[in-house]
Amino acid sequence: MSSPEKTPDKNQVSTGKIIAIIAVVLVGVVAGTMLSMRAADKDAKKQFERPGALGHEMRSTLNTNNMVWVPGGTFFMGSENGQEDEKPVHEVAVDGFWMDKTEVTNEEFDKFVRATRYVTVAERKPDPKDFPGVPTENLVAGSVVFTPPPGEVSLENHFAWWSYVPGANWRHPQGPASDIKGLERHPVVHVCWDDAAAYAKWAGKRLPTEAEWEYASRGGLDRKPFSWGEEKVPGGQWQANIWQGQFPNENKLEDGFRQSSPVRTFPSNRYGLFDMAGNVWEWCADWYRPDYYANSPAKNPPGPNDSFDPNEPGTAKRVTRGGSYLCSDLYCTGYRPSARMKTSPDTGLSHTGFRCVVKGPPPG
Ligand SMILES: [Ca+2]
Ligand SMILES: [Ca+2]
Repeated sequence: MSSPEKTPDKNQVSTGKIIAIIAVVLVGVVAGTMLSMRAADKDAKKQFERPGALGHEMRSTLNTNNMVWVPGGTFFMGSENGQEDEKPVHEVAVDGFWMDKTEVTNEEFDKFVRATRYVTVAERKPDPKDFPGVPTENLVAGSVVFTPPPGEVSLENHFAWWSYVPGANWRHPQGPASDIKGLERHPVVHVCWDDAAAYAKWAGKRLPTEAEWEYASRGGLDRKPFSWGEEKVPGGQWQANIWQGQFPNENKLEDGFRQSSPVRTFPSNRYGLFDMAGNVWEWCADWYRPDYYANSPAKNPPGPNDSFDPNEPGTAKRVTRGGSYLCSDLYCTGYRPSARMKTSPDTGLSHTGFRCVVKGPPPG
């Protein structure tokens, strides 16, 4: 594979750029204008607090079905061979925790929505109050969908393969004409950080910290480049749903999947966790800062108190981890256990989902 050092950070999927695309579509002004859905976030919180909605129906007992116990321990977090924000490698101790074996599926998310009537951010019409001067007809609910171009394009230009699609959301992942029939066991997508956090709270769980996520992803292996070991495709067998071929126009489908795959399709890591590499990116609890590792606590680091992304200093972002079906060895390489990504918490995407963790007594 190509060395991660040769993959400049600017080639990673930057959701801030995607937000800019949304802004262009919605507002019709210059790229770089940021769409803020903070008010939508507030609505989500209001909805969450409404009596008879989530609060009254939250699961009360610890349910570790379809979870595995990740025993506490120490590990070396980060990589000296990756991007700058993966450095320095530093020793971190984490307490044990339960973690969902798989990404949260459409089937599971549907149960949450049925129980709570929760409406995801992508399904909500942007509030005109948050977009002064924008014609109301331009404020349409939707989400960001990967739309491959017909031919080769510069990897510098995210506009070439990301589109804001009105009507796209978790129920309609490609847009209004699509649905999730047959995708029940696929990871839910187009859920933003706020949506993921609302699900986790309902389930009596929470999102993993970035340190917990990387520790779990490594499956007890020490400083290996992949969550299964040293070699990317051992014995010619793909270990994760990623991208083969020339991104973003040529997908050779060597792993069998153009988009998401049913969870548990690829082998688990040594902790029994599936798709910790690839399939869909997974939200973590932490704010993103590229310099956090230089000063983070050695035990149970909770993430920084604020966010900073030098590529987009004005946009606060949360961490996502694990890469997706769009990551190739020529682009992104986000499926490495040390690889970090950042996304604004109000942004849903067709390649981003989540899984939950919970503290609790170890098994048996
Ligand atoms: Ca694939
Ligand atoms: Ca994943």
